[in-house]
Amino acid sequence: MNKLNKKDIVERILGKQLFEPARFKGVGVAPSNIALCKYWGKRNNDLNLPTTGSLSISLGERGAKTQIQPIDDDSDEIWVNTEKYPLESAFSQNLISCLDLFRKNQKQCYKIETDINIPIGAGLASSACGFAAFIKALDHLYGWELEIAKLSILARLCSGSACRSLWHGFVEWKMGIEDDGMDSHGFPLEYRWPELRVGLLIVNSKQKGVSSRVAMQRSVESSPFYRVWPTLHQKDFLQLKTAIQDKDFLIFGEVAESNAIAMHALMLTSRPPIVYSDSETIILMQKIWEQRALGLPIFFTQDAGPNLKLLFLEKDIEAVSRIFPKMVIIAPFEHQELS
Ligand code: 2P0
Repeated sequence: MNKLNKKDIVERILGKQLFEPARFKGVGVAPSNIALCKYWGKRNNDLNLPTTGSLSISLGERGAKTQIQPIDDDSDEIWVNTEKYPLESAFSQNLISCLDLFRKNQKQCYKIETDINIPIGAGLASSACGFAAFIKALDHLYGWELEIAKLSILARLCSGSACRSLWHGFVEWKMGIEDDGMDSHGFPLEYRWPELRVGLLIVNSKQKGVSSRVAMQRSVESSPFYRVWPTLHQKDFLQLKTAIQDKDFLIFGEVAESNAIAMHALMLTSRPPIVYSDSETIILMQKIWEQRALGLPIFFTQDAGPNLKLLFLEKDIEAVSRIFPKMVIIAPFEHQELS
């Protein structure tokens, strides 16, 4: 059997749906998400099918709003936060490859305007919310009215972690076992934890040197520890889900932090090694561990960048803010419904 590519999956989902715009402009909104149990490694690089499941929390009001409209021009236009973005930038290139899957015909160009209220490319999941909002905007433009699991699959084709940004709250991305990945998409978890807070500690908002796509592939191919990742991950995943269910914050924080450190250990042991932390990142980690030893229940998670995301509870906002005055505090369960 020939290997399926992204276009095959798009055709499978959209069938013979018309690519005639249902309106002048499509609009989509999606929250950013942060993985508590990480996605790191693929079983199918083209379709972004992961080697493990993952579990995330969406960031409430933080995310992307994307608008898309067909234009009568011979190149696409990409705008981010009201500035025209160079088409050669990594962000634009990724967006254009995704758009290529859905063009009405190869000549049709589009204007895409995205407003993102988190720093782009700094490991704060700006691509996840950007792609999820983009897929929702396309669905709106063409009037497909696809069910949300299908939108999640289409978002995954653009970028794996985007498939979790279709929902608020806790979201599980099931790895699935099918070759076509039709069973690999996000599922919202019913548990709510309104007291939970995420604190963004921005060390550096510069674009990262190695993309997470390249970094995870290098970990799979060269870290001698990658083979234990699926087993460790499964254990973390189950513990984390139980901790969420029981609202056991100490287990929740410990498992999320340890899962992030294990993911970075895979990168550190890759050849050549990948290090996303700055010296400031390590200083912050030590500060967090010191405070925890003194009795403050505070944990962190880290993605493909030097910034840390703190995990703590509403009751400790004052104490945590005193130690990290520049932190941006997010209440993941306080948000308007997605439109
Ligand atoms: C995650 N990250 O679970 C992990 C943790 C970063 C660290 O998913 O190649 O941009 O587009 O599927 O989704 C970032 O990688 O990678 C990511 P592709 P993606 O959030």
